[in-house]
Amino acid sequence: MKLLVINGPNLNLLGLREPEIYGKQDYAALLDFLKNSAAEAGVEIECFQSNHEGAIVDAIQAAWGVFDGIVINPAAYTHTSVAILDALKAVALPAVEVHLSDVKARESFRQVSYAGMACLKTFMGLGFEGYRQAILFLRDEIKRR
Ligand code: CA2
Repeated sequence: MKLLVINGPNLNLLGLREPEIYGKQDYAALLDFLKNSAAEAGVEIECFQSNHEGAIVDAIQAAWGVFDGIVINPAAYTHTSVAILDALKAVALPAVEVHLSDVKARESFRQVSYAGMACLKTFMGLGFEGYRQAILFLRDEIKRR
């Protein structure tokens, strides 16, 4: 089983600022964590990060026929991007949304998630652990189908 993990804008700068919201660990540590989570789950993963909405849409489109599912943290595009929502709907791969922070407890502009409308489940406020839970959930969901 092959899963694509997509991280959106500025997540490559993790650890640099706002550690009280996003944690102290950097993006390299997240990649390491994802690698270990995939090994634990017994799945293959590929990780993709971009600061560009269109590049994320392209990655979602290219996942069709190649990956069995998508784990996505669209970062700020969560709250703005109908294009990412449409791409997820178009490929119709099982997808799970992750947020490091508890977006529900934050500003009003973070209360809408477009991408989340095309996802089976959302893990939020768990830091890196949310990605691990998303990978395990998606693996079980894909096996069940
Ligand atoms: O909690 C999450 O994972 C978010 O997707 C993170 C996004 C934010 O816009 C979403 O509302 C929730 C922001 C990622 C920005 O990452 C930073 C990295 C370094 C320094 C500051 C922010």
